Amino acid sequence: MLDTYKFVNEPLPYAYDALEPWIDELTMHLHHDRHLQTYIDNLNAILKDYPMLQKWPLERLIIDLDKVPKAIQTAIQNNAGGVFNHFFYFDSLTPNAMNEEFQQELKRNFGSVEQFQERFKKAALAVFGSGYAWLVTDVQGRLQIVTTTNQNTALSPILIPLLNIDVWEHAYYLKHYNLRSDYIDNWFHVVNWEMVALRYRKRKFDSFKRDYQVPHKYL
Ligand code: MN3
Repeated sequence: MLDTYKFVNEPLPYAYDALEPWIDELTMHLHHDRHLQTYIDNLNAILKDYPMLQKWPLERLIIDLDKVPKAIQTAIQNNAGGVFNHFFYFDSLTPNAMNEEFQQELKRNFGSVEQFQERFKKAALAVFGSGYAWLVTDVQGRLQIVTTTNQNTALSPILIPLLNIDVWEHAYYLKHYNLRSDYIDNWFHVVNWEMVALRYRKRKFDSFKRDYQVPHKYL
C-alpha cells in the first residue's frame, strides 16, 4: 500500500457483498468505488502541483496541516481527511467479527461491551449532519469516544484512532433511508475487532513514535 502521492484506491479486503445483510452490496460499491475514489482523485489533483507535499504520508498531511500552503489547506483538510477516514472505515469492517481480547479493554474502560455500544451509538447519533464517531486511545491506553464533522479526523499528536463509523448519509441511505440508528445497530455486527486490537496493541507495546512511516492500516 502506497501511503504517499499518488494515492490509489486499493480493492476492499473483502467482497462487496461480504457484509450482507448488515451492510448492503450496492452501498459498498458506491461508497468505495465512487465516494472514496472522488476523495482520492481530488487529493491527487491538489498535490499534483506541490512536489514537496507529494512525499508526505497521508497522516502527515492531516497532522501538519498548518505547514501546508494556506491556499490549499481547506482542500487538503477535506480530501486527505476523506481518504484517511474511508481507508480507516473500510479496514475497520469484516464479515468475521468478534475478538475476545479487545472485549476486556472495552469492559475495563466502559463497564461492559453493551455500555460501550450504547455510548458509541449515542455519540454517532449525535453527529449533526455529516461526520464520524470514533473510538480512540491516548498513548497511555485510555479509551475515549469522540466525534468529528465533515471529513475532519480524530487523528492528532495525542490521540490514536482505533475505530470509526461513517455517519454520512451515503453510508446508509440506500438501505436504511434516514434511519441512522438502524445502520449503527447493523454496523456493530461487522466491526473488525481484530484490527481494533491490532491498532491498540501497536500503541501499547511499541514505543510510540509518530514517525509518519507507519502505513495507515496499522496505526
Ligand atoms: Mn463515506
